[in-house]
Amino acid sequence: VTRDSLLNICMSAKHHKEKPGPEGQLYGQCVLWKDNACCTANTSQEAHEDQSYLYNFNWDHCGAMPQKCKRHFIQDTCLYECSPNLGPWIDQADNTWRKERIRDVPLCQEDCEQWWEDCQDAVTCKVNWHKGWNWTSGTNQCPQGAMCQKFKFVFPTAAALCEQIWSGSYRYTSHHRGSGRCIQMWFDPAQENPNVAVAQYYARGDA
Ligand code: FOL
Repeated sequence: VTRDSLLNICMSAKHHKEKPGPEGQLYGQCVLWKDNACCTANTSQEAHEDQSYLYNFNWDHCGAMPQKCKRHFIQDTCLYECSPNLGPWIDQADNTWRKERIRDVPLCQEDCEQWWEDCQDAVTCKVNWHKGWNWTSGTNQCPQGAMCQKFKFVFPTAAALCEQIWSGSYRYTSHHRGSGRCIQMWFDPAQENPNVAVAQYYARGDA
């Protein structure tokens, strides 16, 4: 049996629409979701800004994040804000700023590995980017005693990055892009959204 209530939905969070639907004007890297999205055009544009109003989050908290790394964080934001195919992994959240979160979304191995590889020159002071920042300036700064270090020291493996940075939003998998068993952060815009079938697979009661 497929639990249809897990399909084609938006989580109840800070910027998500109540229901997915077409968005004519999604911006930049978020354009992949224009046929059916949980984000508005405005959210998709903000996803590309440094320190956007979405969370006032500063990627450059230990110095400028290289562009080849930043594009993965932008793509993560697009997936998180826009995807209507994360229903099987929606869970209750214990945050003030959202009711629901995603947990253990099975990310395709290549998407996680490429993210980690492209961020080897980036620097951060924290493993978990959801909690424990100093917000007194209005944006996140490294807390007392947290040292800025290259990603490879903070996240020794690709799995550590994908699983720990957003408190377990993702699960690292050995499933490959195109297998229908893992969620892709990136896909060919000329293709149908491959994550539709992945959500259907995991929404099966016996999956
Ligand atoms: N991407 C993915 N894949 N999953 C996510 O859950 C996710 N979340 C964000 C962005 N991309 C994501 C949102 N990021 C705070 C910090 C980061 C953030 C949202 C909010 C923040 O205000 N942190 C406070 C604690 C607030 C609380 O939990 O009540 C802090 O202590 O730093």
